[in-house]
Amino acid sequence: MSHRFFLWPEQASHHAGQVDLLIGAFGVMVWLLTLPVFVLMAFFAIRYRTSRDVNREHASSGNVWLEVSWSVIPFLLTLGFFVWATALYFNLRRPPADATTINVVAKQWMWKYQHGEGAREINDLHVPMGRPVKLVMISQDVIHSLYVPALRIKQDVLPGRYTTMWFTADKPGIYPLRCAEFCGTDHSVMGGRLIVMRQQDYADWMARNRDAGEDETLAASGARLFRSAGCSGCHGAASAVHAPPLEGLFGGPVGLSGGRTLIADEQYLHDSIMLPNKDVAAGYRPIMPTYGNVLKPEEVNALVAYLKDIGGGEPGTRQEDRDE
Ligand code: HEC
Ligand SMILES: [Cu+2]
Repeated sequence: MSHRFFLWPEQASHHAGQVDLLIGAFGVMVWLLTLPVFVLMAFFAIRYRTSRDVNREHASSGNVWLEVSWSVIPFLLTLGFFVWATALYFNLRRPPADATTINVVAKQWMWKYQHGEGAREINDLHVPMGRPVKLVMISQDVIHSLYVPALRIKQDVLPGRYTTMWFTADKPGIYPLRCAEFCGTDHSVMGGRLIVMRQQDYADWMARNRDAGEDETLAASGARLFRSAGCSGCHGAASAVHAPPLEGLFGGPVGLSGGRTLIADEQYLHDSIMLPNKDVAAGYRPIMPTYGNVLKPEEVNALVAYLKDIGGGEPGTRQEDRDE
């Protein structure tokens, strides 16, 4: 199937098949709605052209049923596609609770990855087969876009804001991965490979990368940074500064000064570190220094991984949110 038609990239996930089915069916519908119109137009233009001696009496001046049906049928068809596509889109937006998180940092002109289990890599991304993977992505400079054709997923990667996308690859192999947003001189070479490995091979690969000295999980390097960057000086239990405790923060509601409440997700943790004056926790003075020019995106990711580790579980993936 995959190599027969070169415009149709290989399918490396169940989801890829679903996207192809949607696009294929949509294409068929568009043909079914368009083709008769043009065929009849050509037919009538030829049959009733001025020089033709044909019977022009009893020209129809209207047919209610015909007009109603050619309005209602396409409407219902497109509505059906709307529901179908939206369901697929929502599914793509909501990673399962047990998804493995991999952080992605884009910069001119490379992709950097941080696995929760500790390994780091550039451009080539190794993932386990059959396990849901959630990518949490941010850019260090301009807008990029991560595109994996074999998975039929693409998502813009923005400076200062996390975007996510998730997938479960179900076929081992090596697939191209590209930047799909023009981002400067070397945009065309900003890419790498998605390497889908059987779970045992992935575990071995992870162990080899640990042997290479990266034996620390991302959360553990975050915990180290939490002390070395001075966070614990204010947020530690023994601190004399009036600063909020961060245990259990992630995933739950936070009250802000001014009375607003929001959910402490990854973006909130990121902004609390990079732009502490944007949302100030209720009952505290805005004395936290800005780390915007101090910490690299990878370091913020590590801190966020640590704060998630000591937090209360992913927002939006709790059981009550997913019952439907
Ligand atoms: C000078 C003391 C100080 C330092 C150093 C400090 N913070 Fe804070 N932090 C605060 C205070 C005070 C608040 C509450 C006011 C606010 O939201 O800005 C806060 C708020 C936060 C919040 C939001 C908490 C909530 O309940 O909403 C997070 C997350 C956070 N800090 C993380 C960090 C991290 C990570 C570091 C180290 C990179 C750090 N802080 C360094 C004092 C500090
Ligand atoms: Cu790019």
